Amino acid sequence: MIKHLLGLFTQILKLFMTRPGVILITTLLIVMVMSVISMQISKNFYISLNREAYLDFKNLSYQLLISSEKQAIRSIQKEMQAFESKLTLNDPILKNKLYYQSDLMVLELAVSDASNCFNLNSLFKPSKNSYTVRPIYKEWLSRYLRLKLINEAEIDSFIDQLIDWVDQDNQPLNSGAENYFYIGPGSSVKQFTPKRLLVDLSEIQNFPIMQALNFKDLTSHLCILPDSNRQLININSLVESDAFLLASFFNEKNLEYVQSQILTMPKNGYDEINSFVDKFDQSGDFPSQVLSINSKTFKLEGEIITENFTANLDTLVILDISNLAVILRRDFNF
Ligand SMILES: [Ca+2]
Repeated sequence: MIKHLLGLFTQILKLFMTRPGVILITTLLIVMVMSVISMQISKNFYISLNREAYLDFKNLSYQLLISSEKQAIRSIQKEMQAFESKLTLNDPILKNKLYYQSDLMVLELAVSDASNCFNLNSLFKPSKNSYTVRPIYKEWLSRYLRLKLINEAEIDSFIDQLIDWVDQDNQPLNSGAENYFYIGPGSSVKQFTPKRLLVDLSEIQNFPIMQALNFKDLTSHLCILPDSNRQLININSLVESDAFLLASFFNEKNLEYVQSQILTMPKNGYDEINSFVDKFDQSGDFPSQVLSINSKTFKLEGEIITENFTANLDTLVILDISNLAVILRRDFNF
């Protein structure tokens, strides 16, 4: 483009310089052409400068995200060791944000307790090369779905389809769906059932029953710990909206009662679970080992904001019995 403009300019110049009284017009033309050229140059320069700045930001922020994640996990481990007995929402690790800094940027990181949801993988127990269904967790899930006002036929379909998605055999359960349903003409999945624990909650969208159910409402208290069947409820970090989860756990139909028990929790949390369990009718069959006064799973959410760019970190981490950390999921976004 610049070459073309210069050619045009030379031709005009030749034409006009041979005639008198056109110096002013010629000068104006020169100024015009020069400004077009300079605009073009600065536009290209600006784009390449911006691209370089973005790449620099991406590299630097990635380093900061990685190192901050590591430091935050170390802080959690330290805190959990120090306060092994209980973890309440007033604990500094949950209450205060963490800040990590490099030369050019600051990362703000929030840690939350990721315990209080029903892990759909908790339904399954690995056995030999397969999975068996844990009836006590299946019952809990049924109670949860019933509280969500889902009818019995739909509950059977949801649970059977979940089991078929994970189990190793190719035989569909009564209301289930196996391989040939998913590769059939009516399905967009086009693959066999994965035959493993779930890695993401969105996987359940593939189940045929989900066409009749509302994903957002159904999953408000559900979660997936990728490849893990661990399940805890930290009674010291419950909030009012967890009443649903707790009510389904205890088979308590009076949601307001459950809410009031959460709201009247001792200020410094419970030191043991029995005084909490005693508040509920214990005729139901619930997995009491699920209740805990601290937590093992944590969500880390970090954000770097600069004038021009942002970067985010979203990590799910679980501590094992030796307090060692395993990262279950990690998302970095730039
Ligand atoms: Ca099956």
